Amino acid sequence: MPVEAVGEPRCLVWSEPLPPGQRLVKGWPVSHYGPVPRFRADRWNLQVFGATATGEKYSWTFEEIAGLPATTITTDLHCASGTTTTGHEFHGVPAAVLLGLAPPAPEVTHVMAWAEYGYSANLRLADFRSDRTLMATHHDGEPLTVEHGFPLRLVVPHLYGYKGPKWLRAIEYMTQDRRGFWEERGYHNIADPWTGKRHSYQEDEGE
Ligand SMILES: Nc1nc2c(c(=O)[nH]1)N[C@H]1C(S)=C(S)[C@@H](COP(=O)(O)O)O[C@H]1N2
Ligand SMILES: [Mo]
Repeated sequence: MPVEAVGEPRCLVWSEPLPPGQRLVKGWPVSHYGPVPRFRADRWNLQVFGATATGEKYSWTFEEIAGLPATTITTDLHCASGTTTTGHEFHGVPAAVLLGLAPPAPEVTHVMAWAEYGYSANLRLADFRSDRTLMATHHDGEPLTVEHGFPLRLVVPHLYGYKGPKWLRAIEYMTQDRRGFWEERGYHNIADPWTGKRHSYQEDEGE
């Protein structure tokens, strides 16, 4: 009697360490503040403004964004409310590509990532430039669903989820830091999940 092939055992228990205070949840729940915007290709653009090296503003249509060099990363997502979802494969344009096409002035230290309806997240330039930060168009090989940020979502794998606006519309280059949407509402300015610091009262001087 032939032995049946059983294949690789599937891992049901997450064995990698999670950031402090995080718990693993299955699937990919949707969470955000406010309504889900409707995408209209004829009105949509992605802008770069603020302290650009040339003083110019930049703008791309979605078609142009989709034609830029792209990469694929796999990452977990850590929401500051304590949930972690794992194994997300995001595909899209590295933030570093945008920085190459629209160079920031030498004084730029931070960026503000802007989404539809005024949601925003501030990032240190180094966090934005990080080689795994990308503007995702696809998740697990499919275009993003509208609830998860279609057509474009910023993914900053090494920071809490609130640093990654869904429905991304603009990047503002800043020569000093300014707090974004959740950062103004009591969340930590840096948002490194491995420190476990979620709240602004846990910020050290200069953070
Ligand atoms: N535009 C926008 N982007 C957003 C948010 C939001 O409220 N609005 N919430 C953030 C937070 S706190 C998290 S944890 C993730 C959740 O992403 P998901 O719904 O795809 O899991 O989106 C982030 N991006
Ligand atoms: Mo979150």
